[in-house]
Amino acid sequence: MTTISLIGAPTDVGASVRGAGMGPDALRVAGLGESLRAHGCEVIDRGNLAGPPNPWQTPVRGIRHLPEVVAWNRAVFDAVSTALAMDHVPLLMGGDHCLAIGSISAVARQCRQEQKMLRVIWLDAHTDVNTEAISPSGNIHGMPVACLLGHGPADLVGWSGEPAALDAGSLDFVGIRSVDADEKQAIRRLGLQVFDMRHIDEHGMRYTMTEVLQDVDENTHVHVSFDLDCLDPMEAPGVGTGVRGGPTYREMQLCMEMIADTGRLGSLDVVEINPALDVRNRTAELAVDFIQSLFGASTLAR
Ligand code: EXY
Ligand code: MN
Ligand code: MN
Ligand code: MN
Repeated sequence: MTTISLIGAPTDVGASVRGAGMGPDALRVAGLGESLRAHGCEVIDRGNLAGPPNPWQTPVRGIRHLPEVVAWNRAVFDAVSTALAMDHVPLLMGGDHCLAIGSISAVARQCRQEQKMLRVIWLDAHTDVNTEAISPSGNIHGMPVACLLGHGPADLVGWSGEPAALDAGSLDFVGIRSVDADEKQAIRRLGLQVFDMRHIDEHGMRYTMTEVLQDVDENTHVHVSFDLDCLDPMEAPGVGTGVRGGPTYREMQLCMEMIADTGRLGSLDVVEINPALDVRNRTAELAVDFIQSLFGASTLAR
């Protein structure tokens, strides 16, 4: 039986809008633990991590709240490492997307120790590959991919034990439709694989996910980094940086079900839910729906 460790990281230190710090409780209120238990998983809620408050300051040398982001990610790194060492599936409840630095660094370190291949699927409207040199905002939730690829402030790079937690080939983006001008150049330079909304429009979610998952085998650890702003804001209004034109509910369900079918899901981030902007907790409830599918609850299963 799969054992899932729920890890709450209630902070918005990396975001441009306040409110994502309430994400963990929104997911609990939406019944995340109960729904996964009903599907046959063992679920242990580890409660919320502690970290510094959001000082709400302007960027310093191109970056906002670096010490606070480092502190929160340290806590996430340790909690995810502990869960993985127990052979649990860590489910990080953010919090904003800067927390993927700690989460994925821990996963990358564990994969190297176990000689597993790591494949990260980044579900997002944004590519989050800015650095402090090119970011238009200084917000670190727009930078986690760059940090994981070894490009970012020294304090946020190298946690996996290697200069870069990830190489470009082990990461696929799905759902992208908002990329900053300099970010586009970075994507080309780094050789990143981006399945943007145009690709999904032209080829469909089924073909897209077939491409994403083609080299997943029994020795692969799949990590999903699920930013709720990947969805269309009509479906998921509770996000700070919504961009119209995302995948539909059914397309996202298919995406999750196809990942579940691999049987290789090993860890998950659920980030950027902003209850302050939501309508009756709809976005957290939607997230719970999709997370169930990711753990195998398709219509005719069980
Ligand atoms: N690309 C913009 C920036 O870097 O400021 C917006 C980033 C939003 C990031 C959201 C969480 O995915
Ligand atoms: Mn993101
Ligand atoms: Mn995003
Ligand atoms: Mn690829």
